[in-house]
Amino acid sequence: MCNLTVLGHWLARTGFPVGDGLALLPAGCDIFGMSFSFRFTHAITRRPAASITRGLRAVDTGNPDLAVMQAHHDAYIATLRETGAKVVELPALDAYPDSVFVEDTALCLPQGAVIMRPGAPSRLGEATEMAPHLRALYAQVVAITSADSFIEGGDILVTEREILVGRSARTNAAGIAELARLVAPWGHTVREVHTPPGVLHFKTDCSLLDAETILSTRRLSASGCFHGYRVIDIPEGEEAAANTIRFNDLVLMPAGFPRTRDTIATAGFNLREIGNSECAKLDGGMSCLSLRFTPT
Ligand code: CIR
Repeated sequence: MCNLTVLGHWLARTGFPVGDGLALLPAGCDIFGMSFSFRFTHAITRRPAASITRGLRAVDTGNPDLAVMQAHHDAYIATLRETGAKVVELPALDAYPDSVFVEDTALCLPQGAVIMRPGAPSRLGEATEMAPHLRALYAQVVAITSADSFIEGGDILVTEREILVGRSARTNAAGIAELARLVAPWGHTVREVHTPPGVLHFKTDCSLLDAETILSTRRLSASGCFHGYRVIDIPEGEEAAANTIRFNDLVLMPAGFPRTRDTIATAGFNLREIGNSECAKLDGGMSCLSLRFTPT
């Protein structure tokens, strides 16, 4: 566990308002260079399966091309490795067309992992498939188990001070409440927010760029859910670029959004553009393709 996390938990246990305390730090402050919300040692990915052509999508814009998706996936993994990540590449799971989108199966925190309960019935089994891989790396792995609870990782944004969870068609209030109960002993606070109507996941529309900075569509930030953070707006018309990931010193973003690229670069972040045309046909982006964490 990183020094910052230890410090945060010690402060939390003594009753110090940790969230407010961290908010006093300058924007982008990464004390000890060890922020747990964007500095990680590991990632887990899963190869896209041939069944990807049966993947879920809100609007049918044609089937993804497996070879092109694989090439993009290879570039994504190579870039994660460039940041210093140890990447665990899991084999394709043909029984689960959407299984390349591993983010939805778990939430990884410094203290342990939480196995999700996806709201898409065809994806429930993906979480079960992920559990043993996390148990191999983490001392503590717990799970969302209530039959009433639904929650997918794409609806969860972990910042340095809190865990924001967007209610959506895939994540319900029971799932959010169960997650809050599971992570409270680890010193984490969950805040329920809302995913804009018609948007698949909360993080479809936003990403964490550093400890205090969030990249967001205006339709999401207009709800006021990022009050107290520094918000960088996605340029009008490039909403599909909002789902990026910050992994160590790099921001990985989908290729083809020049105004967003320039906005992020001007704000001082090092970035890499990764092809995402095929995942986008299934409403997937940068965050969906990995679990990012530092195991205990
Ligand atoms: C789905 O609808 O579940 C997949 N086709 C896309 C999942 C994207 N996951 C994510 O944003 N975390």
